[in-house]
Amino acid sequence: MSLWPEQNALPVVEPPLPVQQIRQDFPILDQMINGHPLAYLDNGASSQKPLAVIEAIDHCYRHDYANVHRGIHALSERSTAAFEAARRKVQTFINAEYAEEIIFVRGTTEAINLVAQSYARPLLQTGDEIIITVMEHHSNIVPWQLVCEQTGAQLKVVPVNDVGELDLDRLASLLNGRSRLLALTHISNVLGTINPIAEIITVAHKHGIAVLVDGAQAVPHLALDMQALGCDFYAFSGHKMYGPSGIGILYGKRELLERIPPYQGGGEMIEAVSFEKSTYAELPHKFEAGTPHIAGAIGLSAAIDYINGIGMQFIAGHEHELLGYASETLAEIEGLRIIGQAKAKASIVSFVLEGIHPHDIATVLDQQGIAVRAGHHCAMPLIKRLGEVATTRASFAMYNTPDEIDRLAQGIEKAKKLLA
Ligand code: C6P
Repeated sequence: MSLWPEQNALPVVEPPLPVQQIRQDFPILDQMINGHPLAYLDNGASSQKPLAVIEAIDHCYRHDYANVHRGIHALSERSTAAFEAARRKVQTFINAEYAEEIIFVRGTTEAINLVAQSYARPLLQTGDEIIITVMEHHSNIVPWQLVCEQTGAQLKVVPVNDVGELDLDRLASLLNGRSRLLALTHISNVLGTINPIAEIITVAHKHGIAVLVDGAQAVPHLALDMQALGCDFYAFSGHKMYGPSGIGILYGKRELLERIPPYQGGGEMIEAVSFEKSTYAELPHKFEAGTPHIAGAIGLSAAIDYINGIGMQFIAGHEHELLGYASETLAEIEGLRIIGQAKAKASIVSFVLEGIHPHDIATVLDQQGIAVRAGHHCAMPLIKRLGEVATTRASFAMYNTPDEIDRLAQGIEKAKKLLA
């Protein structure tokens, strides 16, 4: 019998979202592309920004902008207050215990590199093991390869089955006395699979192994609770959750962050500097060398307010309906195969069409105003495991509609006629 409970991560469907009203909050959606209304279905790559976020950034630069934590003047005090309020907003959003556990970084990629270099590198010795999974984005593969090269540690990889779910029994059997860290994605950016990370973290912790979760694709779709999850590190990007690009978060348990050395050296991360020896600032500043992305943090805070104003459970319910509708509608297209059929899925649908390259499909869709992504989605080992060279991917957000999915299906039929 499996060690693992039946996956049941699908959200409860709530009353419908006022999608047309929501769309009005996103000015970019109201435009023609190649003579057609834009259908933006590339939210897995980056989501669009509501006016509230655009205005928060505009307000920051017009009225409150100065460097943070440095000046004694009024503008710097206002800027610092807004920046630190943004940190507390993120803390509440993911239910972290302390604001000091929220580190502002550039995005998921930087957060993972920070953990690889500051947590893993000093710990690792020849023969130690880092465990990742086949379904990782390159951001959660390459930093571990680098640190393995630097230390003589080895990478162990958890396989996936043909529907795109992790082999959880294999994962459990990979955990052993040499394992130092398990790093895995919460939601696959290619397959949409929602991994049962709460159960996985519990099992890893029974073996005394720390867990890093790549939450890049989860944070716009699921309510998060760091204290309930108990994960050691959680990484995500602002730009996929309706916030600005160039800002992201590393959540880390306070006792771990306190223990590990800084990632980068520079201004603001120090307590005192001399040529003999420098000492480091307290958390979170120890990990925030240099001038941070101040307006980005403020924009991210506005994005969180926007999401909270709508309610994550309503967003998740709407996206779940879109996923169901898209899966049914696309499955009816002859020659189309959906890649990724996990029981627990977020609103991401990857597919291939017999005899047509995914890039060509995306190009024909673009001619009809429909934005999707095609390629390996920065997950080359996964694409190879699935026996593909690339997929076309539609990924949905709170502002997408069933009508856009109908247009996607019509666009694919058109691509078939033109390209087959
Ligand atoms: N995936 C996609 O189209 P950054 O670039 O640091 O904000 O996020 C990297 C990243 C890490 N993990 C996962 C699971 C991701 O999906 C991404 C970004 C985008 O799928 C761009 S490649």
